[in-house]
Amino acid sequence: PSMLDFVQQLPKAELHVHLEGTLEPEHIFSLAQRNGIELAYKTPEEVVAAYDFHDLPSFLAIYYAAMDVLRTEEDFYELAFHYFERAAAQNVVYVEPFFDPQAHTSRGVAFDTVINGIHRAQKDAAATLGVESNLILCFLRDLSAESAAEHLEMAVPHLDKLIGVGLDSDEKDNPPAKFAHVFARARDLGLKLTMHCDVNQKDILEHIGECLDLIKVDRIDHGINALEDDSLCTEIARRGLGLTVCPVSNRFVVQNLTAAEIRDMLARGMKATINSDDPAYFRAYMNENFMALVEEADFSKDEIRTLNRNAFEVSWMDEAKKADYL
Ligand code: ES4
Ligand code: ZN
Repeated sequence: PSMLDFVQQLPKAELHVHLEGTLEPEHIFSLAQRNGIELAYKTPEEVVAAYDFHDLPSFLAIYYAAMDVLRTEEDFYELAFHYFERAAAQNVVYVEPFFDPQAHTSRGVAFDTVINGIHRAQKDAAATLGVESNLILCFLRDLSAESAAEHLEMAVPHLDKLIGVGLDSDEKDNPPAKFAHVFARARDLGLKLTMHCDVNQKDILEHIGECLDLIKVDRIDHGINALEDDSLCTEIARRGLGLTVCPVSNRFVVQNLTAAEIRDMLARGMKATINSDDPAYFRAYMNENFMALVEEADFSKDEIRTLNRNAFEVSWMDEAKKADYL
């Protein structure tokens, strides 16, 4: 069988995907029509043609602008359910998706509208598609710590719908320490903690150090630059911390598939995993991320099996269920 068949048939887990980053151009059009919103583009193809990212800010500007079409609970339901359908088609059986509530409340969409729509899609996806999921609330690090704290309190009545909290958006001059209080409160509420340590950001080694020593994260999103510091690598390996690497996203944002770095992580005993990040924007879901590593860096079946097993291992899935996949 071909490598694509091998990748396709593997039951997979995805631990780093922003639901808003799964908003497909066709769906932007149908939502705009339903909600009476005028778009600057005439066709979905024109939308894709305007996807011109070369770094994090140029990506984020397009990502936030497109979200304006998401208004009602049904919109958020469809966003999440369409993603789960694509996941199921690629034999992704378990997902820990992120969502960005502040990107919606800032536009006048209620927190409850967002989380209730997503949660209903999660229940339906588990029942009808066999895709299980646990949701992670992401704070936008370029907004204030006060705003993050307010949104965490909005989430308290919905704690049963959340597994953890994360930190995303523009990392420049927004270190983990800015959110130490918010993350300490999240841990007290019983939530798992993860943070983006995006590739090649300013002060990135300090940010990774703060994640380990101050925030005491349960996982790191990206984390590629840890490889520049042996003591960070040793500590990440010793703690068994997962690193959610996103190869095709890295190719867009830092012009590097990070294939060599993923191999280096495995050689050092670090639990690297493969993920899609924003698959509608980077035009690559899970299979395409694995296949990019196969086609451009000759990744073997053994390497793919290890990366996929790592994802189940470092996931926050129920421990009894985890045993079925390890
Ligand atoms: C993101 Cl690629 C990336 N980096 C930081 N925050 C994000 N949110 C969605 N995609
Ligand atoms: Zn991300």
